[in-house]
Amino acid sequence: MRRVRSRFGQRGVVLVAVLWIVAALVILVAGLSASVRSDVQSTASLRDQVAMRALAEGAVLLAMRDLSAGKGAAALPLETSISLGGTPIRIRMASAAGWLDINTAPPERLERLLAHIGGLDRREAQVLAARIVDWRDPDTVATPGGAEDEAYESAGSVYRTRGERFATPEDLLQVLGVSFEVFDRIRGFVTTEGSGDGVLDARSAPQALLEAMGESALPAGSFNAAGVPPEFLGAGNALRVEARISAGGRREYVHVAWIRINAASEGSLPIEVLRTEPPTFWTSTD
Ligand SMILES: [Ca+2]
Repeated sequence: MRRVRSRFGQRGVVLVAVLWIVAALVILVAGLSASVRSDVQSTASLRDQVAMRALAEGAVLLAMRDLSAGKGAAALPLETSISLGGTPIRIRMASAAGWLDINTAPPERLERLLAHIGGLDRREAQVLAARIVDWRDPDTVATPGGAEDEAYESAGSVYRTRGERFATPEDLLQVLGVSFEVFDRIRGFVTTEGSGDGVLDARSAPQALLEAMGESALPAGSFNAAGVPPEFLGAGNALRVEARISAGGRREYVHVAWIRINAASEGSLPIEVLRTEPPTFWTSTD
C-alpha cells in the first residue's frame, strides 16, 4: 500500500512538472513585453541548447570555485565573463535577498507584487496574497480574503494548503486562483531562498521589484562595482547566479542557478546548487 501511494505521489509530481513546462512554453511563445521578449524558437537546435546548458552550468561552477577559493570580495565582480571552449559566458551574481521570499513576505508585499508585476487589480491581488499566506501558515483558520482547505475542496481544486514553506516558486501554482499567466509574470521576482528578514537588498533587487515595493533603488553610482559585498559571502547565504550566452544575433540563452554557500568544514562541499531554473531565451529588441 505504501509503495503504491509513493508511486502515485511521484506520478503526481511529474504530472505537475509536465503541465507547468507545457504551460511555460505556451506562455513564452506568446511573448511577454514590448522591450524584452522571451521565446522558445526552433532556430536553436536541441544540440545547441544542450551545449549551451553545459557551458552555463560549467561557468557557474567555475565562478563559484573562484568565490569559494577566497578570491571573493576582492577579486570577483558582480558581473564577470568566463570563457569555456572559446565561448564567452557572462555571469551575474546577486544576493537572493534581492528577490521577494514567498515564505516570509508579509501579505502587503505579496499584494504589491501581484498588483504591480502580476498585473492583477487591487482586490484580486489582496485575495491571492491572503491565500498565499494561508497556504504556508500552519493554522487552519482562513485570514480575511484567504483560503484554507475547505475552500480548495469546494472549488474543486486537487490541491490543499501545505501549512509549511514553499519548496520552490512553482509551488505557487498550487495556491487557489494563481494562474500560469500570473505565475509566469512574477516568477522572475520571487525566491524561496531569501534572507528571511523580509528586507530587499537594493544592490541585488531587480529595479522593477524595488519599484513595485515602493522602494527606491540606490542612487546611481553607489552600486558596489568593486566586488561582491562581503556580507553576501558568509556561510548560509544564498546567491542567484545568472549565466548568459549569445545564441546569435540579439538572442541570449539564460541560465539561472540558486546557490548556497556552506560553512567550511571537512566532508561538506563549499557550495550547493539549490535549484536550477528552466532555461529561457531572451531577445533584446532595443
Ligand atoms: Ca491560515
